Amino acid sequence: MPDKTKLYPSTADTQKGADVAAHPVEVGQGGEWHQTDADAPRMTTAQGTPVSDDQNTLTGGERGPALMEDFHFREKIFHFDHERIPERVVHARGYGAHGYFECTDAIPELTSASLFQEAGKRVPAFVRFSTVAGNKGSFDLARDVRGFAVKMYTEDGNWDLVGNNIPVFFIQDAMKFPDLIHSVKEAPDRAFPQAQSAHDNFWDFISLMPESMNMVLWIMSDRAIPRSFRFMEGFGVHTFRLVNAEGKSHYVKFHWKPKQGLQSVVWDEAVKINGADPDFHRRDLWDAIRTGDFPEWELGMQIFDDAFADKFDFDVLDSTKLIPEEDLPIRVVGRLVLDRTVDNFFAETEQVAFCTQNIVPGIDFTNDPLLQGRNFSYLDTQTKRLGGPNFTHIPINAPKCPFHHFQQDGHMAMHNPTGRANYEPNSWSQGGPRPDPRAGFKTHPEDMSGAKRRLRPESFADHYSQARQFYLSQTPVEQDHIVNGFGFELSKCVAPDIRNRVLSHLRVIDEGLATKVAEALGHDLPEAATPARAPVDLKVSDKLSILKNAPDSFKGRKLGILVTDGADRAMFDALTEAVKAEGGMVEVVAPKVGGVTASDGSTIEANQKIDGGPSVLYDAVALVLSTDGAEKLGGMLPGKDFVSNAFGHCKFMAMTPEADALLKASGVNQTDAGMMTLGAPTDAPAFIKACRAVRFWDRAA
Ligand code: HDE
Repeated sequence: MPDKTKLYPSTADTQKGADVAAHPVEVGQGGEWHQTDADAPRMTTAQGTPVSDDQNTLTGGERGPALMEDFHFREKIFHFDHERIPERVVHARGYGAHGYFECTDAIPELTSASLFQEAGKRVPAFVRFSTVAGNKGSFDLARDVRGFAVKMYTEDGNWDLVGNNIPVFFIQDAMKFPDLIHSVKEAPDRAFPQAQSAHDNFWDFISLMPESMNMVLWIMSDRAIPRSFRFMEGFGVHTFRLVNAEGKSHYVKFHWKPKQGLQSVVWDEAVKINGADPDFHRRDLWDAIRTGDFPEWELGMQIFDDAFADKFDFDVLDSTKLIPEEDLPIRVVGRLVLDRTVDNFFAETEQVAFCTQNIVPGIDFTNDPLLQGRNFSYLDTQTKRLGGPNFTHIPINAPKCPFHHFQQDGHMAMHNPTGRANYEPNSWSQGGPRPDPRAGFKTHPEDMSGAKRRLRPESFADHYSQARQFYLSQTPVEQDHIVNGFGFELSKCVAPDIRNRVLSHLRVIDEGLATKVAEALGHDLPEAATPARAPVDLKVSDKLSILKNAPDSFKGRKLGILVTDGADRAMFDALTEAVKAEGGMVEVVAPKVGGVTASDGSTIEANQKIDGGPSVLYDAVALVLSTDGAEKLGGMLPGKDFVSNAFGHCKFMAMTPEADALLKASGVNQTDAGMMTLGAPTDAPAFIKACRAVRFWDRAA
C-alpha cells in the first residue's frame, strides 16, 4: 500500500539535474536544452503575477479537494479551453513563410503601383500555400489544387494576390462556390471521405457542371500532386487590371514561375508519402528555408488590351479559361524569395487573412464574376474566423506602411484613433486623416450599361476546347497519368451513372482519353454529352506540360542513400560531395537509426531507419551496401519496398555491385539507363548529373 501521507517531490524537482544535454537539438530552432533556472524568465500568469508552482493544483489538505481560489489553475485551463479558432472553410491546411518581393523590371508605363516603379525595390511578403478540400490535420499529398496566396506589404498598403497552382477554376460564377465545396468535402451524413475528390458527391456535381471540364483535366494531372510547394507555379487566375498614373488601363494575368523548376510525384508515391510523412510539403519548405536554400519565383505578367481580348477565342472574364503563353508571352517583372520561417505557426500562418479585395493604387479588378464574388467572401469569412473586424490589428495582417482611418472599437481593438475627432469631415485642427484625391485608390472608370438580370454570357459557353488543348499538350507519360487519375477517382464512385456521365464529357474532350478511361474502369462508352457549344481544335501549348518544362538541375532535390554496415566509405563521401556540389540534399537511410560502421571502420550517421525512410521521400536513390547488408535488407519488407518503389516510380538509381542481392530480392532483375552501377567513387558525379532529369520516364513506357 502506498503511504498516502507521504508527500512526493514534484516532477519539476525530480527533473532537476537530469542529463538534458543527451537530447539532440535541431540547429537554430531555439528551445535549447541547456537553459538553467537562472537563465529562464520568471513564469507569470497572463496578468503578470509571478507563479511559484506550476505542477500542483491548490487543494484543501494533502489529499483534499481542489480549491476554486486557484486563479493560476483556472486561468491556465480557461485559456487552453479557448485555444482553437474555426479552421478555414476551404484551404484549411496550409503552410506559410516570410520573404520579399523585388521588382526586377520597372513598369511605370503600365501601372502606378508603388512596388513596380523601380527595379531593385523590395517589399516584405508573406506566402501561405494550402490544399483546398482537407481539414487542417489532413495530409499534404492529397490530389487537390494548391493555394498560393501572397501578401505583399507595399508602401501603399497590402496587396494580396490570392492565387492557386492551377491557372483555371472549376466554376464561372461565385454563386456556385458553396455547392462545389460541399460536393468535394466530406459527405454531411457520414463525414467522409476526407481530403479527396474520389467519391460520388464530387463527381456527381462535376458531371453536372460541364464548365468544370478544363479544371478537372488539370486536377487529374500531375499538377494536383506537386513534389513540393517549391516546385509549383502560381497563378492569379482572374484577369486583373493594371492602371498607370494617367489612368490608362491594361488587362493582366499574373503568374509565379518557380526558379526551382516544375516537379510532381506520381500517384502511387503520393499515396505512400501520405502515410510515411503526412507533413511532406511543409517539412520540405521548412527544411529548404532553414538550410538557406531559399525558394524563389519570378512574377510574370501577361499584359493585353481590349483589342487582344476581343480577338481571343474565349472571354477573358471567364476563370475557367487561360491564355496560352504561346499566344501571349509572359513578361517577367519581379521575383519572390522566401527566406524566413515563421516564429509561431498560429500567430502568423493561421491568423493571416488574405483578401482579394486587398488591392493597391495601380491595380484593379475586372468584372470576372468569380473575382467579384470572392471580394465579398474573404472579408466575411475572416470576420467570423478571427472573431471580429479588428483582425487587421494582428501583426501579420497589419500594413507595414503608415495607416490612418476612423474605424474604431470592436472586439480586441489594439489601436483606436486618438484625440477628439473620430468622424470625417470635421473642422478640428487636429482632425485626423483626410482622403487624398490625387494619390488615393481610384477605380478604373469602366463603362457599364445593360439590364439587371441573372445570365451566363454566351461568350462563356465553350466548356471543352481548352480541356482538349490541355490533354493534347501533355507528353504520353502525363497523358497516362491523367487516364490513371480518372480511372482511380471514378472507380471510387459507387454509382455507375456518375461514372458514365463523366465518360460522356470525356468523349467530347478526346475520344482517345474517354476510351482509355472506360477501359481502365471496365465500362462501355456511353453516348457523348451534347455540348452547349461545339469545341474547336486549339494549338498544342507546350507550356501546359510539366515534363516538357522539366528542370535541368538536381538543385533543391534530395538523394536518399541507403547504407549498411560495411558500406564503402569513399563511395558514400563521393556521392555526398557530388550532391552538395549540385546544390542538392542528402538523407541517409540505414537498417538502424544509430547508423552503420562503414568499410573503413568509421561511422556513417543515419537520418532515417529503413522503415521510416521509404524511397518515396527521395527524388533519387543510391544503394551503398555490403554483400551481407544487401542480403539482410533483401529479407526485410521495407528494404525490398525501398528498391522496388524507387524502380517503379521511375527514379534514377545508383548502386554498388554488392547491392545485387537486394535488387534481386526486390524483383528488380533488369537494368536500364536510369540505373547506374557505381564501380568507383569517380562515378558519383556522373550519376548526380543524370539525376538532373529527376525521373527516368522511359522506364514507364
Ligand atoms: Fe478562395 N476562399 N474562393 N479561391 N481561396 C478562401 O477565405 C472563395 C478561389 C484561395 O491561405 C476563403 O480566408 C470563393 C479561386 C486561396 O488563407 C473563402 C471563391 C482561387 C485561399 C474563399 C473562391 C482561390 C482561399 C476561405 C469562388 C484562386 C486560402 C478562408 C468565387 C485564384 C488563403 C479564407 C489562405 C480561401 C472563397 C475561389 C484561392 C471562403 C467564394 C478561384 C489560396 O473566403
